[in-house]
Amino acid sequence: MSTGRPTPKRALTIAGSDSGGGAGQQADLRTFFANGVHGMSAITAVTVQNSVGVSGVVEIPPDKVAAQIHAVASDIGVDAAKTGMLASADIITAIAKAVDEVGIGRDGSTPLVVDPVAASMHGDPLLREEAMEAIRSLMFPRATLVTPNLDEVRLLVGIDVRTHDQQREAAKVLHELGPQWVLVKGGHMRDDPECTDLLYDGNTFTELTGPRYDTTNTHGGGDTLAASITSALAKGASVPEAVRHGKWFIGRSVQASYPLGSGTGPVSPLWVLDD
Ligand code: PXL
Repeated sequence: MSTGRPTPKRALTIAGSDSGGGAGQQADLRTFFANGVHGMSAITAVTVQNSVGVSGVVEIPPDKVAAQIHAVASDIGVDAAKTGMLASADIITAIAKAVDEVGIGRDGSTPLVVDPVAASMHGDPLLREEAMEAIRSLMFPRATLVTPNLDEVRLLVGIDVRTHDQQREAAKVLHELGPQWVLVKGGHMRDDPECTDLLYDGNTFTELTGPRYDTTNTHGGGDTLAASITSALAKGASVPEAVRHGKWFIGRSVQASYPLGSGTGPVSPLWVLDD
């Protein structure tokens, strides 16, 4: 009897490992799985981490990060990719070259979502300070979509967003850095009773508004959003369709978040297993 099933769409995460299983690679891979795509990983750094915070970081040699991308792209193939924790300018330089070589990014055929991760939710740095410039100059021009939160917007373009008008202004300035689409996430706008994310392609603003859920267990939320958008792109969705899917998926996953350890628990796509 022959068994098996057809190869699903294939998504690649280029990001760091979180030993606590809340964020990073671990969040990306389970989100890919929950969205029915085959997940692959190019690890940039190993973090020593639990629910309380990050107590150590080991960076992977840049040529080995690039080698992971080449290994999976040359054999398995990649339908969409995302980046998360990139750690250093040298790693970013190696990734930029590798994605160009394998056709990932806005001038290749494979969509690339760039989540410009700078710090963990506890404030632990996940990117060397001087490396934000490399994200701006090397990753943004290659991105199909960038997904900064408001802390990252401040680090990237120096705009302190507190209103929806400022969110639009920031989206314009970020778009000038070269990505095809910008999603300015509004989750950190604490005065807003709802959570409004703003999508911009250089022409049209689309506001995506959802409820603000009452939970402190939001570890891995940004990763889960970007990974679910990446999954939809891998399946052939347009960017606006993929972002709408991601917004729905992260809402369900925030509602299914759970406590873990003595610190911050993760958002969770385990709800896909509910009857
Ligand atoms: O959620 C952002 C993030 C990304 N990648 C890694 C992380 C975190 C947050 O803690 O640890 C490895």
